[in-house]
This record gives sequence, C-alpha cells and structure tokens, in this order.
Amino acid sequence: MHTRLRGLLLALFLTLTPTALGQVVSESIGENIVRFHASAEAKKNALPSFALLDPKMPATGAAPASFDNEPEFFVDDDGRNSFTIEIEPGTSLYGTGEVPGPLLRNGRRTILWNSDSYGYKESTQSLYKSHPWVLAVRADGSSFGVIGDSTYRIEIDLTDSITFHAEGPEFPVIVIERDSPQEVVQTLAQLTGTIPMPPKWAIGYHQCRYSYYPDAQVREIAKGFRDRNIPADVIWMDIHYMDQYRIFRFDKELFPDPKGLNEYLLNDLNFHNVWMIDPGVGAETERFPPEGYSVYEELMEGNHAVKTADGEVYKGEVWPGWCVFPDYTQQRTRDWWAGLYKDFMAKGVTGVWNDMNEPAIFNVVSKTMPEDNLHVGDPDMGGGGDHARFHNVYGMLMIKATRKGVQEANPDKRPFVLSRATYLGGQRYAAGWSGDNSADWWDLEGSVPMVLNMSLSGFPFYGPDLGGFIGNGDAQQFERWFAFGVMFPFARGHTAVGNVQKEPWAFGPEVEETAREALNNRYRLLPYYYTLFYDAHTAGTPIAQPAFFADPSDPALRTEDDIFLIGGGLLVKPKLTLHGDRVPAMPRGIWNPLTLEGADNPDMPEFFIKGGAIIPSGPVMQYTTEKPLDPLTLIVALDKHGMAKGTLYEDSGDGYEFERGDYLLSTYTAMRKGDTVEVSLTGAKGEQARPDRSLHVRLIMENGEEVTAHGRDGETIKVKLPN
Ligand code: NBV
Repeated sequence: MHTRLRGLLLALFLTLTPTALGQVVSESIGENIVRFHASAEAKKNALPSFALLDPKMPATGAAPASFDNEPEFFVDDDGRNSFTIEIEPGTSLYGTGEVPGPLLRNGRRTILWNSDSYGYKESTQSLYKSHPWVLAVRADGSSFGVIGDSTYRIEIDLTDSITFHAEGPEFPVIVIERDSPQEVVQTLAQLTGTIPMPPKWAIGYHQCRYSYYPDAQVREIAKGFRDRNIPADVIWMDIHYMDQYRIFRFDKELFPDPKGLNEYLLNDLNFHNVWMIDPGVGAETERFPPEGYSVYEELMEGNHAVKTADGEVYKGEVWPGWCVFPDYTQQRTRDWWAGLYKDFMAKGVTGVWNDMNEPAIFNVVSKTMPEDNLHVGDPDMGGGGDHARFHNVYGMLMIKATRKGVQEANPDKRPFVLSRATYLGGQRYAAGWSGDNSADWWDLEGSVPMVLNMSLSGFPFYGPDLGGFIGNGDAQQFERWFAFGVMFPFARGHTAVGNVQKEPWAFGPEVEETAREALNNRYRLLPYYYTLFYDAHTAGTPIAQPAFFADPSDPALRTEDDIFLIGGGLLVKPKLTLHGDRVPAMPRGIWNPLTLEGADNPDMPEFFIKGGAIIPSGPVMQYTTEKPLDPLTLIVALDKHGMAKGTLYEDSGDGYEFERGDYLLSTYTAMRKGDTVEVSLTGAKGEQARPDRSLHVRLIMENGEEVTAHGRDGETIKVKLPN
C-alpha cells in the first residue's frame, strides 16, 4: 500500500478509536470459544482469572478463521482499558449479573463494584455482586456471550454496543458463540463452574427475619409452621444471636444453648437452621475488653488481616464497632477461616449465611474499605495487590473459605451457604439473594428480571427477600409476592428489624391460605425442582428461565419479564401489578393451562405446561423429606406430534453417595397411539433401585382439562383420550 495512503488510514483509525492498541491476539479455549488479548504484551501480563474454573486456562489452539466476532480494544478518555463488540440490529442483551430494572439490558449502564446498596432502585448502578458478563441474542436466536475477565471496577455500557471500561490493567475478553442462548449459558457454566448439588432441604421454603430472638421465638415460629400445616424446611438466625455482634459467638442470654435449639428444631420439628457470619471481626476496644475473643486474637496473631497502604492492620466500623477483616486472598487465611466453622457447626448448625461481604463498612462515603488497602494475594492469583483489584472478589473468596469450612466440619453432608456479595463464578460456592429490597410494588415486579438475569449470568440458585426487606408493605402486596415468589429457585421470606411480622400467617387468614397453597404447590413440585437442580449441577442449565428461552427467535418475548419459566416445561404467570392490568406475551406453540392448588384464587399465579413436557410431582409435604415420593405423579402435555418427555432425578437428598452411583435418573416418555396415550419409562440411570410405588398420570389437554390414569412405576400407563 502507498505509504501516504497507509498513513492516512492509520490517522483515520486512530481518530475513530480513542487509543488503539497493538495487534490483537486471539486463541481458542474451547469449541467456538475464543479468548482475545489486546496485544501479545497484554497476553503475557494477563492476571489469573477468578471467574474461570481454571484460572490459567490454556489455549487449545488458534481461533477458528470463521470467528469474526472480535472485540476492538482501546483506552478510553479516562485512561480505562476498554473494548467494544458491535451488535447487529435486533440483538437483545441480557446478563450483567445482579441488576435492577427490566430483563432486557440494551441501553443500560452497569458499574461492577460490589456495594451495600440498601433500598436500591432502578437508578442504582451497582448492587452487591459483579458479573462481567453479557449474553447477546441475535434476531435469529443465535447467541453469543462475552466475559470481560477483570476483577477491577468495570463499567458495562450497553447503550449501542457491548462496551466494557475497566479501571485496572489490560484484561482478556472471552467470546462464546452458540446456536441458542441456552447453549451459551450452559457453556458459561462449563467455563466458570456449575452449582454444587445442594442438600434437598435447601430447596424447600426458608423463613427468616432480622432477627428472630430470643431462641424461644425461633422455636415458636418454626412450630407455627407445623401447627398451621404450612410447608417449610429452614429457619434463619440473623445477627441478634451474636454476642455483641461478634461472629462465631452466641449471646448468652438470648441464645444460651444453640446446640439444644438446633437439635430441637431438627429432631422435633424437622427444621434445618442457617446462622449468619459476617467478615468483620470485632476488634478489642474499650467496648470489647480483651478478655479473650479468640477469633480476633487468632486473626491478629496469625497475621490474617487486610492492611492499609501503610502496612498497618486496617480497621473499619461495622456492627461490633471497629473491626478487622480477614484477607481471604491467602490460602492460609482461608484455611484458618474454614477452621473456625468446626466448633460452630458442631453446635448442630446446618447452614451458613455470609452477609456484609462486599465488604460493607459504616461511616465512610465509599461504604467499603479504601481502594489502596493491601491484600497479600497468593502467587496462584498473581500475587498481592490493592483492594481495587480484590474488592469485587472479596465476597467470593470469603464464601470459598466458608464453604470449605462447612464441608470439612461435616464431610458427609452437602454444604449450604448463602452470600450477599459474589463475582462471576461464585455459584461454585454459595447461593445468593438480592439484598435489601423494599416492600414496594417496584421491587415485587423487579424480582422476576433480577432472578432471570442472575440465572442468565450462570447463577441459578437465587431469589429475593419475599415480602420485602425494607418497610412493612401491606397484606395484598405480601400475598401477591409470596404467591409467585416461592416458585423461585431460592425461596425465602425475610424482613428487617422494626417491621411488622411477615410470616405467612402474619397478615391474617386469607393471606395465610394463599401462602399455604403457594407452598403446597412448591412442595408438590419438589421432584421437578430437584431434577432441575441436578440439571443445573451437571449441565449448567438454568432453573428459572426467561420466556424467550421458549422461542429465542420470537421478538415479542425478548422484553417479556412478567412471566418466567421453571425449567423448560413450566411457565409461571404471576399477578404482578395491583390491578392485573398487563397482558404478557405468551410463547407460541402449545402451552396448556395447568391447574395447581389455588387455581380459583385471584392472587395466585397461573401455570402452564409446555406441550411435549412431562413434569414429575409428588405428594404435598411439610418438609422436603417428610414422605417418600409415592405416588409419583407425572404431569403430561403432548406436543404437536403427540409426544412428551421428561426426567426425574432422585437420590438420598444429602451427602455424596450420588457421585458414586447412588441415584436414580428416570426418563419417561408419552406417546399418542390412536385414542390413547401411553406413558412409559424409557430410560433409567444410576444404581438406586426403583421404588415400588404408584404412578399417576395427569394428561393436561389444551383447554386445561385433564384425564388421569393410575398404575405402578415402571409399567406402561394408558390414558384414554376424551372424544
Ligand atoms: O444482618 C442484618 C441485615 C440482614 O438482615 C440483611 O438481609 C442484610 O442484607 N444485614 C443486611 C445488615 C444490615 C441491614 C440494614
């Protein structure tokens, strides 16, 4: 090329891109998964990944020549390392983790910086979690996903392209190309990890409050569920159980015998328990005389604390007053932290709740620790660095350590940990919730897209504080929220100190009845939910799914967040607005109205089953392990070919024997033959013997009417179609 022309073109290029960088390096890290670096230098200096299962994931070869979805790297006017991926018209953008507002993220800006965002609303730019991830669905339904693999503060700008601006050094960009959004999300899970299989009790209903105390109230609330026949599995202990807010310590007056309490809950009421642990360790001050708070002493003696830029132990104010903070970037500190759970769990604790782990700090404008604080950082995470680098992964490293501790304390049980802060990939360690929402119709409605975008960001085990954390709300709002909210993967009622009581019965008999019906439905559908958790664990398939998953090429569904799917087969249509004045777009094809309990209750959601789906269900139970799955009821809807298919996963509900074959994964198939439908077992995996049990079939017709038939599991059941 003529030198002057080349010069001109280069000048033009440089004016168009704020600061163009060197030659982009691209490499495959899987089939149609390409990792891009801004330059060879950037590749050489890339920090290990916190998101990926393998922090130093090796390249598998050169990027395919056909892969043309390439980021353009540049440095923006603020000096931030940035990249842009252009999108074709008709491309819908989702993900970006925990975000307020609608499902569709086109036109939005999100700032990834884990923040204690009490009372967030649509304009809040940073919530508690950071997911540098965008899912893009093109007009034809083909899809791609983008990871901006940096832990620093990132601005994701989706105003007219996919643009990331990160405050730290140059970082790799990973692009996943697939035929459908489902495959992109599954591939994200392969790269960043799937959820561990939860204990079965954790997919039941959870009752929480900030806080139930003293222990007598905990007993009374748990018993309140059993006396009223309202299903529930777990009761939660918030910070008031602690002795002067000191973690791993119980208030001697309010909770004199935590072991006795936990034993009573489990043995007498079949309730599991979850107790809160925050990261801030109360420092010994005048308020807390040095009479031997071993957690603090060990932390100081073991040199486990996060330091200031001057190398002093950093102190920040949280619940106990001045606190010091474990530096979870070191394996030895995570091991120490994990070890603290030994005695704690020995008190019969069954689950742990890590709150405030952004980390949240009181009385400072930033609401967190200074960005120039120092973390030691093990060599495998690229060594130490400032808080600006580790802020967004602080919570994730905490739950990594917590999970390890909980696991080691009870090696034969599956841990349950809930976290407020986390980062892309954090689904490997804990479930999550949407923090301090409000008892407000905006929050009620917004809880659907929040759950969905987290699900689309590889984080399926998630839900909001049902009924709202901040404020009282009212009976109608609570009733509506509860009625559909217990269908979310993580189903927990919670509210703040000072609010009215918000147990299912607290708003009177009508609301109580709705709550009972809603929970009865959740518990009837437990076999389906448990199977979906297994699918999430093994294949990374999201549990709650957006309507557009039913038909990614239907433009009408791209913005639809008034309805959601549970698995591929069940559609939930909640009553989201006070007057029920919005009509959602429904997916095309066969979706038959499904009658569940409370079908004539105007506050209950409507349910639909997809033509072609078989949904396994069971008897109503008061807790997840109350009864054997007998009868097993298969809810069936035929597709246009007169076929349907579904699976059922069963195991002991806890422990790890399932990894050694002790499970049963059954495939059921329905087929229309003339005027009958035959439902049979067409596949079985796993070593667990098939229980000798009744099998019921509910064949749901297009108008919602149903025909039923009964037999034994393993036999073919024939259902006669009505004329
Ligand atoms: O531990 C108290 C609360 C907790 O109930 C809530 O769920 C967390 O998001 N916690 C925040 C601390 C203070 C809230 C004002």
